Amino acid sequence: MKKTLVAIAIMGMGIGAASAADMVVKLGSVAPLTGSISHLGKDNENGARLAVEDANAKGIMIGGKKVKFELMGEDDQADPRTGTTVAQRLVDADVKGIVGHLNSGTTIPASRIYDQAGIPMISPSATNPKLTQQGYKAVFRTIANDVQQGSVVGNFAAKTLGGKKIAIIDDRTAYGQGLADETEKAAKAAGAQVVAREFTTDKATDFMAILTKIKAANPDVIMFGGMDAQAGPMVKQIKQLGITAKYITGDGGCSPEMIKLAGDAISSSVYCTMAGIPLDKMPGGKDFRDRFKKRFGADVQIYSPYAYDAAMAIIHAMEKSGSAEPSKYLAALKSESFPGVTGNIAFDEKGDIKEGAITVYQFKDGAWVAM
Ligand code: ABU
Repeated sequence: MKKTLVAIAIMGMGIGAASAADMVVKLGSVAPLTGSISHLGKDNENGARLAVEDANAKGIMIGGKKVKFELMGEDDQADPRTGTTVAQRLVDADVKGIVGHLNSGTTIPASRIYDQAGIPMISPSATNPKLTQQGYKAVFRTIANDVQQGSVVGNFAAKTLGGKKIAIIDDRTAYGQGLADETEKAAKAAGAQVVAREFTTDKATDFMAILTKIKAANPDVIMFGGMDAQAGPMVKQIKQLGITAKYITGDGGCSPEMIKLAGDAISSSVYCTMAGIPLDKMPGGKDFRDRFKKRFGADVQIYSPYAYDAAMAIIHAMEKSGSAEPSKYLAALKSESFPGVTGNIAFDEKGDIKEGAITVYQFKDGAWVAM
């Protein structure tokens, strides 16, 4: 008698769960959630989470079944080896799509694992051009790449900032070094001379030795390829050494955190670029900023709107194809075209975002201001 009652109770619970959602679809989000750029990693994960929550609130139907999306957030620590370990963990957990990784240095090696498993991945932030040059069929990004960005940085440094002598520093990551290389090419093509080329790491906080060498080369502009965790302290040390050169960094340093880290050493001589358009000018930017703040109690750092669009691109493709199976929804993802938060989301044949844009910002009155 007792056994029968328990069985009925369990059956009842099962029916209730089925009416709420007929199918659970797991998506993965991967970014550094610990370490010096965990603020950016959390920003990415929250962007993807907001998309999943919006889709669940809307009640998405896939192939006639009501779907509940679940986001599995993983921490790759911005480390390439850890990146491949967590990529395999997500594949083993049977996720149906990936938003990530954040860093080019983790995204590129992890993309091989997703490719072998046939799982589409969309990075909201990895800008190294190699990511989409590997010939993988299911690798995408919702942000412009560093061929575009390096060209803008190099030209801006040489022409707009009047840099005849440019010093370049990078953090030896796939992103930092790649962007620095593209910047060097563009600056030289624009007639500038590269008077110093130095490097550091993505863990360093002391740049005095390389900045002292750079000071001796007397550059007009210093360009740094790397993340805000280094760019901020570097600006402080540039001021401490009395260097008066203008300073420009790429999207990895174009954050509110960079301003905080640089403290009162930051001035209107400091610039950054973003591989997209300003949040206020994005079609869904203002609404996204307000909803993000309300939901997470935090301001958008850099890439969360791109992570939102990446997750939505996967969800739309599943809806359109009527399947959450990667082999079935991939074709719909490739031919995607929908109005995202950041702009129209459509990919070229390699998986790069079409219509990618670069914006230059200057530090003014306590914030980054688009030029
Ligand atoms: N795009 C800058 C930060 C991420 C990366 O490409 O490594």
